[in-house]
Amino acid sequence: FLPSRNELGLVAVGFCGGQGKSGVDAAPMALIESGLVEQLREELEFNVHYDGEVHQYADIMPKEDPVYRGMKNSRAVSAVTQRLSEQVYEHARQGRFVLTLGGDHSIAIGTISGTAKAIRERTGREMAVIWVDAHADINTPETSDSGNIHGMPVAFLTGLAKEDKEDCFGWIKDDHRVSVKKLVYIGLRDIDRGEKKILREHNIKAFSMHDIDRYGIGKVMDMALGWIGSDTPIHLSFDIDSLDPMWAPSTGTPVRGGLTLREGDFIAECVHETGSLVALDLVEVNPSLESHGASETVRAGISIVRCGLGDTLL
Ligand code: B3U
Ligand code: MN
Ligand code: MN
Repeated sequence: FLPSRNELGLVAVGFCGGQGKSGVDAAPMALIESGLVEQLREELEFNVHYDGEVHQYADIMPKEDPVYRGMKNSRAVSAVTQRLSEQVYEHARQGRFVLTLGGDHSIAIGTISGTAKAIRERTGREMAVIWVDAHADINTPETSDSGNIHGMPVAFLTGLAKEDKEDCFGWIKDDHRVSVKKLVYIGLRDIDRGEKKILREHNIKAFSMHDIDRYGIGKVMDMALGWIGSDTPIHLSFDIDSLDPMWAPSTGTPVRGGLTLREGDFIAECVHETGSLVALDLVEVNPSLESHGASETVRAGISIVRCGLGDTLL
């Protein structure tokens, strides 16, 4: 199931409709302007398949998008993630590693559904997801207080939230979904009451900051990867707000008491070392917030990506 060595599909997604703050749509350009693509090509020696665009998907934006089941911008998020799912699927189907630069975390509905489907078709295997985040992003439309869909992607991807309407995530079918049994969280520290209930009821594996303090990041990664088991394809979805605001201040919902940059890099390195990583998302970098820290946040994001792609210290 492994992606062909050094073939990488890059998708840049300038989308912010999963939450209320503008600016997160500018992250892919900031990351690319900081030299990410050259680094992937020249230093990490990837053959990068990139269409040269930061996708805004203006052509598929609905004219009207009223709140539905409490969700804000549901048609826009549904349309964008459906399109993105096809783009990611196409890269993964051709055996490429898929790197997606967001955008807010709602875009993971597109990325993970795309890789899950391609990996299933190519190998017959079920993919695992490692979700690195301060938040669990597993609200259903009913448990969400904010109505922001970037707090719901995991619910839609696991089938905990479903909707029949084609233009409101009804396009998500079984072959796009992942099992709650193959989901692991790292870095959690800000979880809604309804989310806690979901995590408990479904016995979802989660390593909070408390666990990282108790066991250390090394042991936590052993346990996280042990839960998934070897020989399982892994999609790593990395929310930059998992890092402490000291390292990544420019993000929509910073939460203190987070990972150090080195711990974030270590997580990405460990997942790379398994040899089973098939895709990586980097989301929620917002260069327009705390703008004095924007370049630091972008640098942190680049560091995470490089580590996930096998950049070694020695
Ligand atoms: N759980 C809250 C807050 C939140 C989720 N993801 C982020 N913030 N970045 C919600 O809105 O669902
Ligand atoms: Mn998130
Ligand atoms: Mn988050």
